[in-house]
Amino acid sequence: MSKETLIQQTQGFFQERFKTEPQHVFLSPGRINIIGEHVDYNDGFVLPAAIDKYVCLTISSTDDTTCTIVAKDIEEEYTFNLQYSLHPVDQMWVNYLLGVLSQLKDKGFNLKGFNLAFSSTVPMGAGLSSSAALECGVAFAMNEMFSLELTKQDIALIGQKAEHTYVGVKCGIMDQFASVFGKENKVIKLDCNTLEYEYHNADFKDYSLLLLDSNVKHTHLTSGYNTRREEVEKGIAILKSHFPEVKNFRDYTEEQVESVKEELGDTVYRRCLFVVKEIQRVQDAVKAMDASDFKTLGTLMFETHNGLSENYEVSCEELDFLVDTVRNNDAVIGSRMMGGGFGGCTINLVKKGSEDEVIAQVSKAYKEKFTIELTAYKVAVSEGTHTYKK
Ligand code: GAF
Repeated sequence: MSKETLIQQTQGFFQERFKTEPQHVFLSPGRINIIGEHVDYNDGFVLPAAIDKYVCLTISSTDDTTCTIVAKDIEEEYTFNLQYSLHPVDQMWVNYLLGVLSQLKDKGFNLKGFNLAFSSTVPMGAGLSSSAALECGVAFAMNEMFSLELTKQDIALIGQKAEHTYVGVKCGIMDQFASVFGKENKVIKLDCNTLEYEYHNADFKDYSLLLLDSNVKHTHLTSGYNTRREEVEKGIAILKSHFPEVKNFRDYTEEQVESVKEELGDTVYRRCLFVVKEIQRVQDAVKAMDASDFKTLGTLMFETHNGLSENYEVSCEELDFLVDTVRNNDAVIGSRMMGGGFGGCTINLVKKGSEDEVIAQVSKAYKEKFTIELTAYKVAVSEGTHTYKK
C-alpha cells in the first residue's frame, strides 16, 4: 500500500469514527539496519535507516482530558483519562501509547485529551520496528500538538523507555533513533554510547536492498532478548575486572576476550566475542559503503549472520535457511538476519534487476522446506517521523 493510500484510509477511518476530520496527520517510519546487530545496548555503532513503511497517526485534541485511541488494523479501541495514573493493560498495543504518555505526564507536561486513529504499513513482528514507529509517532504528535519543546533525541529516548517499562523489552536505542532521525537516502551511523551520529549516503549503485520476511515470530523474542542483555552484562563485568582501564565493549580486543575465556564460560564468551567483532564490522562496513565497495559490505553482512546464528544465538532455522539459500546466488552479495531475531526478516544486498528472480528462487525453496509463504519487501530509505502536510 502506498503512503498516500495509507494516509487517505486512516483519515477516512478517523472521519467515520469521530464524525469530523482529524486536525493533524503524522507519519512515523519503520527501520532497517544495514549492519550492527545487538550492539546498540553494548555501546557499539549501528547503521540503520528509516524506510518507506509507516505508522500513520490521525489525531485531534479534545476539550477535556479524555483520550480515545483506535487501532484501525485490528479494529480495537481504548478510552482513558489523562487525569488518572496510566498503568500497563492487557491490550499490548495500548501499552506502546500509555508508556509514552505516562512519561510525558511524569515530566510535568500539561497534556490535553485527544482522539487518535492509527494504521500501519510496517509489518508487525517482522523486525522492522513497528513498535518504535508507534511510540515515536505518539511522542512526536504530543510534542507538535501541545508545544512540549522536546528534541528529537528526547523523543527517541521516551520511545525506548516506553518499551522498557510498559512492554518489557530492554531494547537499545537504535530503533527509536532511526525512526526519528531517518533521512531520505541516508543511513545513520550512530554511536550508541554518546548518541553522536552522522549520515552516510544510502546509494548502493548497482545493488538494491531486499527484505525477505520469514513470516515466523518465535515467542522467545522478549525473553531471549533480555537474556542476551544479562549475559553481556555479566561478560563486561568480568572483562572490566581484568582490564579496568578499558571502558567500553568497542575498546576490547578479541585477544582480551580470549584471555578470560575460561572465567567467562562458553556461552558468555561467545556472546562477548560476537559483540567485539560486530562493533568492528560496523566500522569496516561504513568504510566499504563510502568507497562503494559493496562486495566487502556484503561479505561483512554474511559474517554478521554467522555470528548472530552461531555465537549470539538469536537466529532460527527459518532465518538460517533464507540466508543459506542465497549464499551461492551470484546476484546476492550480502545477506543476514535483521533486528532482534528469532524470526522476522533477512536483509539482502541484491544486484539490481535480479530482485524478482531471487524472490522466486527463495520463495519456492522456503515453501518446500517449511510450507510457509515468504513475503518480500523492496524498501526505499526515507524520512524520519514527520508531520504530513496536505
Ligand atoms: C531490537 C531492539 F529493539 C534494538 O534495540 C536492537 O537491539 C535490535 O533488536 C538488535 O540489533 O530491534
